[in-house]
Amino acid sequence: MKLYDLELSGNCYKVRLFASLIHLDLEIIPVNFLEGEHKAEPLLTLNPFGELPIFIDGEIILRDSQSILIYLAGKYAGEAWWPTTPHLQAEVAQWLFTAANEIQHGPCSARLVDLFNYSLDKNLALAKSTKVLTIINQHLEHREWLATKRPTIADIAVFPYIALAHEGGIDMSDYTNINRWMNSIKALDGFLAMPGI
Ligand SMILES: N[C@@H](CCC(=O)N[C@@H](CS)C(=O)NCC(=O)O)C(=O)O
Repeated sequence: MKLYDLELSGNCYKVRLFASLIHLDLEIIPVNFLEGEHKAEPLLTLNPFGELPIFIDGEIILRDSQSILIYLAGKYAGEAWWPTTPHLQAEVAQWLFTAANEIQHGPCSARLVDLFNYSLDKNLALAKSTKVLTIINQHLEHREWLATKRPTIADIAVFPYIALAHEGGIDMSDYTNINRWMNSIKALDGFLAMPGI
């Protein structure tokens, strides 16, 4: 299994983190992001969107960190991380889509501006961050994990850009339930860190 990877990318980190948690070996292929290697062949054929991560398992080629988590959980980790019961699966899925939408356009975008000089609207990203972080903090008031009574790929998809939010100038100190939840993730057997986390 190969992962075309950028070490500082939270989306790539999701995949590295989950593989580590389920004790799966990944061949990490670092991509020269600054040189635009992901925007040129052969990577552009693997992902025409010109983005990382890109994941390959034999004949299977996947882009998008959420879809890679679904694949790895379903194929290599069984029921626990990606339940098959329709209701529970939908509970997990709604957080995967939150990671791809509200988190990507909130804390992830704020970090892209501060760390990588992306020309995105920082104030809009901060406003979106406040909204999603407040909702998640309330959601975790009486819950240990986001979707079910145990960690799932919902937690893994949402975690990276919240744990990296400080790099986008976001003060996390008031989000006490989120901080407790992040500590629970960091305490999981097989947890893997990245720069900034
Ligand atoms: N929905 C995708 C988003 C992937 C994404 O935005 N990747 C960034 C790196 S974190 C990227 O490759 N951006 C391309 C660019 O900015 O040129 C996912 O979750 O994997």
